[in-house]
Amino acid sequence: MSEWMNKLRRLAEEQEALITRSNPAVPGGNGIFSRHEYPVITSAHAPLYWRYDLDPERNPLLLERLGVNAAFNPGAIELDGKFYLMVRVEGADRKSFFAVAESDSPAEGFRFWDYPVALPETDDPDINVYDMRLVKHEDGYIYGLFCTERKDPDAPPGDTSSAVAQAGIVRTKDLKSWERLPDLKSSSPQQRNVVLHPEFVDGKYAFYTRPQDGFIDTGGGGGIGWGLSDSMNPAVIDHETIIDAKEYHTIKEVKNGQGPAPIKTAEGWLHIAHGVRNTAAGLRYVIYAFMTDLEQPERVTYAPGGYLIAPEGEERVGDVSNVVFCNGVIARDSGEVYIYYASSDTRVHAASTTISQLIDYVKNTPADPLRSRACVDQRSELIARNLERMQAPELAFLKRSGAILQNHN
Ligand code: M1P
Repeated sequence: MSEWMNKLRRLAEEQEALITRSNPAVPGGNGIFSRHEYPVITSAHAPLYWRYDLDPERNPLLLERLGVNAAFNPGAIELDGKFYLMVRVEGADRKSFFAVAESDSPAEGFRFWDYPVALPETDDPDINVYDMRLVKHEDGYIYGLFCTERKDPDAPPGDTSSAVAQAGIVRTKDLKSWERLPDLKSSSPQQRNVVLHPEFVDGKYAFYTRPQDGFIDTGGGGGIGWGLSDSMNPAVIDHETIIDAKEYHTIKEVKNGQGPAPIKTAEGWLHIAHGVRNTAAGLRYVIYAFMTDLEQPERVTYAPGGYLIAPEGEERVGDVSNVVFCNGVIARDSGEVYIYYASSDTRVHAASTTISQLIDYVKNTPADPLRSRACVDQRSELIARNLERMQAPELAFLKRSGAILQNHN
């Protein structure tokens, strides 16, 4: 066999081993969710025929022609027992595009479809598209809401970075043929992280938004917003209210955004979102959760303090380090929940949990009391209750220091 063929065979075998490796949940953890051992999608999952010219005449050295830099921030949906990720694939040229990866299993075996999505454009073509939220709406369509980015027409000459982000909208019934609808219209100069609520509210389409003044800085905007539209074609929000504001000295001090569409449960809508704070090392993105009222999805009923998932280990390193971001979740009829989150704008991971665990988490994790001393009081209350419980002989194996501070005796 030729060296060329050997090389190709080796590449194919390596990729097959990557795609077919089993990916169990890692035991242990905090009881709220389990991380799965390996990323479920990486840039190396991109088919070889997306990247190499496989004609030995045209590519005698078998060099990669169209590299893939990253695969992250997927939307997610389960259809007829199969699992689909709408992955944000980023080429070596920095442009993102969407591609469907499919598996029979929720946390392993994802394989990209032969072609990426040929997303229809509007009259004002998108320069970059990313972070699609897939929503099965009660009107019968599957909607994909994504960020569409174009150069800021008002950028001064020489400013080649300023951009305008808005919410693009497509719909489909099969993830294969897509109808492009007009971009969402709202009064905010920029929008990112816009998500369609899966049900009508007061007979209207309901959206979670993230109004912001600048492309990166939310400025006077920020927070998770809420607005209604009579139609999806076009979708127009006349009035936005902030339902989950950013707040000083919290995990969402700089900005936050709705993740996937919320999950309907008997106790309310379960939301997964991201919060951003600033550090000397740059922005840190974590994932948090909250619940809203079943009848009024814009009314927050439970808001546990702190984060649900923060980047750890290799998750902390990548193109945009110290980031975890989630815009895809699958809640199964069985009650299992798979949270697909990306780390550092580079790769996709899965964390598994259940509806009951998440409901318990959002209802019983205390809210952020917003001051150090109040946090100590909150924790000490837990300690005091536990120390009393630990008098029971069956808990004798739990060791304690025995040293008591004066004000906690
Ligand atoms: O780089 C981290 C994330 O930054 C943006 O999120 P946000 O709009 O909240 O700042 C998005 O571009 C997202 O894709 C990216 O992961």
